[in-house]
Amino acid sequence: MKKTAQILLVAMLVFSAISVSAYMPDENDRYSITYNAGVENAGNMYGLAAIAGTDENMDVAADNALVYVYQTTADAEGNITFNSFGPIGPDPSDPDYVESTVFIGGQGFDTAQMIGVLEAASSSGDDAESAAIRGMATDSVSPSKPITVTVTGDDGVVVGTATANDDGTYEIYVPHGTYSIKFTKEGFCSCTYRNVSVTGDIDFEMVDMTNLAGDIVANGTVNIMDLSALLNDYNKQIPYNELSNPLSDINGNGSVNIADLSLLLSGYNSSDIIK
Ligand SMILES: [Ca+2]
Ligand SMILES: [Ca+2]
Repeated sequence: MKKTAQILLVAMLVFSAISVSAYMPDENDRYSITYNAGVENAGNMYGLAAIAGTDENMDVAADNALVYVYQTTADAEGNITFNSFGPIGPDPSDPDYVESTVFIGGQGFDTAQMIGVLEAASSSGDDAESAAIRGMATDSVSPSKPITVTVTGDDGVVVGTATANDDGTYEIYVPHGTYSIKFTKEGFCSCTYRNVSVTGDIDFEMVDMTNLAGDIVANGTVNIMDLSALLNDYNKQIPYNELSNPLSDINGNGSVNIADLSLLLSGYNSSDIIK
């Protein structure tokens, strides 16, 4: 998430000439935004990212930042409308929190464009319609590499995403509803919990992805293709020999050797898990 935020902030600087609007929440702490991308982009798909926890210098407070992602389709006039989304966390009463910056990306844009700032909600954190999903996601294989948590509604729309902190903890604020919560990590099979009902703050037990390592050729299963890719890089090191697939270094120690092979074989035949 931190990397994503940095990329988006670079995009923001590139497009700093664009006029930026401030968007206020409605009485339910939700936001609506319309942006015109031109009639030539009617029917195209667009994504909105709101980075919560940016400070007054528009820098991302790394400990505090969350990225929310939504998507929609431009209408016949090219209007891209995101209706009644949010609320946006983290808790606006947090002294490190100022507001969220909003970017739109999609067809016709070379990169994401900053289009506005979401003002902090006036009510602070006690919104009866939103709740926190908290927990811990980790693995013992390469704990320093990030695990991403994505929350998706029944309609397939992503309502929240976050990257677990170094200690594995994560926190995502979503409207009340029923969601799928998916844990992903490069080089690993994924783990998805379906039909999770959120009617108040919930704590997830620790999600341990240790036994899902080895999906080097990302297709949701650890099989002969992954083994072949690893053997192709066997005995190579970073940066002395360029790896054909950097994910071959499963444990992230800079070389591809028996330790990585052992990890792959211990997870052999694993697949994406759906619970
Ligand atoms: Ca695979
Ligand atoms: Ca290694």
